[in-house]
Amino acid sequence: MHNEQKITNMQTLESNKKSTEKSINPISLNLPDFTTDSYKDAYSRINAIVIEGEQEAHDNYISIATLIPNELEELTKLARMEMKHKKGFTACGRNLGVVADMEFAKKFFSKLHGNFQIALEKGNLTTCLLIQAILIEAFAISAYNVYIRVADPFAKKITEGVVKDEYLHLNYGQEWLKKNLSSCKEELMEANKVNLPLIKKMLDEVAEDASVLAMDREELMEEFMIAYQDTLMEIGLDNREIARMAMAAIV
Ligand code: PL3
Ligand code: FE2
Ligand code: FE2
Repeated sequence: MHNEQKITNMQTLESNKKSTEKSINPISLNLPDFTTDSYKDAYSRINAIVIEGEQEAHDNYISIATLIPNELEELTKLARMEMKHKKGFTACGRNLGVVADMEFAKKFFSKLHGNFQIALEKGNLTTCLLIQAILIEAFAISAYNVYIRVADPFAKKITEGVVKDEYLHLNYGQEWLKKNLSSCKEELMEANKVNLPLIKKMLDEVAEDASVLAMDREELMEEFMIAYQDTLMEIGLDNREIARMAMAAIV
């Protein structure tokens, strides 16, 4: 735990003692102070990243449907969930009195967004699925799982609902790639080599703001690796192939 945070928590404890002896909630003692300027400043970027991420996820599933027309109905369902997520996280920002820095968030996603668009134009479905349904979803799952532990009660409830959906999205990509593994393995490996380092960079970029929200970088990486490796295993890759793919994150 960071020193500032410890101090804040001690202060909270002190003021709780003074104001109401009976209403000290032990769970809240580990939570950051959601009302400080530094919390709100970091939240303005993180919240924007999440809102932009959900919007792009929506757009990406709609785009993917153009490459698998017979899956239009299923993919439209996933896309709709993403819009609901976007609404939920927008409410989280509003609830804290934070204005999301959307310009920052657009830049944050631009490289990955560009790679998705190129793959889409070329009709490289495997690459599109890896970027959206595996890498971005695993990134979202890691972030949301860590955030749930330190979120304000309003955001916690919303994020718990969202993360359940994200597992469905990850599962969608997983099942398609599993079914088509023999024909898509090479493209999967190549797309991973290009795009996993981008995810790692994004994680590094967000780490400082995340730490202000009491989200730990190592924990984020750990959660990401669990979701990512689990999925690759379910797809049907062996240990050596998974290790090779994960190693692309070390650049
Ligand atoms: C897919 O459905 C959505 C993709 C969103 C990607 C989000 C990545 C977020 C990283 C920063 C940590 C966020 C914590 C949550 C704060 C509301
Ligand atoms: Fe989502
Ligand atoms: Fe999703």
